[in-house]
Amino acid sequence: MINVIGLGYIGLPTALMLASHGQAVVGTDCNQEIIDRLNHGETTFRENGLTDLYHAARENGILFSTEYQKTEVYIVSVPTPYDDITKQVDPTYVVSAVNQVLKVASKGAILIIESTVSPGTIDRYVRPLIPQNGFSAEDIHLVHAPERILPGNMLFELEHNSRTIGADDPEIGEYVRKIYASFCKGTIVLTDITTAEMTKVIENTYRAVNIAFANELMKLCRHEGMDINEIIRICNMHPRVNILSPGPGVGGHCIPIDPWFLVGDFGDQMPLVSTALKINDEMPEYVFTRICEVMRENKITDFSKVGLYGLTYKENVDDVRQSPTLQLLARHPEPFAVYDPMVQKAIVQNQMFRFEDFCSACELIVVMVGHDEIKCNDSWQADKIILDTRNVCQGKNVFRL
Ligand code: SAJ
Repeated sequence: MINVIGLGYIGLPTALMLASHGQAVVGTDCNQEIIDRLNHGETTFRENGLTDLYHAARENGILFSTEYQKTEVYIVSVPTPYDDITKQVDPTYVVSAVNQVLKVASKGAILIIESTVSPGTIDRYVRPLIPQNGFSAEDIHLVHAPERILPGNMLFELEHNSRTIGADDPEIGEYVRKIYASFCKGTIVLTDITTAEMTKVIENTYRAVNIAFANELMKLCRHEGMDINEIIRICNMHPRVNILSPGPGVGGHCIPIDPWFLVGDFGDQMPLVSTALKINDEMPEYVFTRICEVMRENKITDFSKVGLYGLTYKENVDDVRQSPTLQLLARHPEPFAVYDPMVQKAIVQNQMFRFEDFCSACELIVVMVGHDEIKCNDSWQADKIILDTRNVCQGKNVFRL
């Protein structure tokens, strides 16, 4: 039996995937509301294919509970925020989950940490908990198996991505590899725990730096009157160049945070990454400057005639954590109209819930997120000025970053 601890964006799909592929699974979360919803037949966030997977897992007997279970295998998938002040990883949730596991676990249990952590965190914060809970070091088998799935395409990626498993003991690594291989068709690489920690953080840091590069190029091209999107399109035809897309900022719970797990611990050795984070963090402010320029050019003086389309951190997800739109609104509480088809609960002022109402309220629409709703339909564009931060709209009335 596997006890998956933490049923959020990663833990829930992983638990469902394991259960629907024949593993006996109990999902545990400290949030009673999440457990109640899952027990009453409801998934807790929107993701392609999640509902079908949930039903398949239910048919195979998955259980949900706020209680930690006595099992052979634990997968800990709780959030790891960074401390706003020290900019270092905050392992509180991982430590608390592991302590609770160790209260119920028996000798020989396998404890897999899936949560992203900074290199060295498992040795520094998790390993000492084993003797503190009355076990000897070899009684509990520690493993780090960071996830790599992309929100919006999670279920496909759970099945097809390659994975990394870091274990102290290669035999335990092999045992865990077989568990993940029950659903994962990708290559599963076995390594040690610190290497696994480092690879995960570097992967997301690489993406953050690449996005910062695109954002910096975009600002230069704006200044010099060049078309950045056309330039990137052509550069990317080179077989060894793959520049990502400029955008209104970097959100979510991974790309803006994980690089801090390096910069927070090794800042003086990471000037490139530190600069990249700063460039990405400044993007919502840059968008605000562009909004003011486009308003001036089009003689729009009233911010309530300006609409921000999109509240989520990226397209076709319902996750608003660290979203560029929320970052912009936090710094500029002007009375913008706001709309997002994926967010049906009011979380900001002047939020609207029907696209038609939003369109009729606005003269200028700022596309902050390229949801399919607008990508696949341009009928709404006709009489609008558009500032497109995502390069999804075409036409004479479209301004770009
Ligand atoms: N973004 C850009 N330009 C781009 C790509 C992304 O501005 O070209 C922005 C997005 O709009 C968004 C942010 O960056 O605001 C992050 O989005 P994302 O799609 O790059 O990444 P996440 O956070 O959804 O998922 C990442 C993935 N990591 C990598 O691709 C290396 C995913 O595979 C990880 O599993 C996930 O982080 C995680 O959980 O760590």
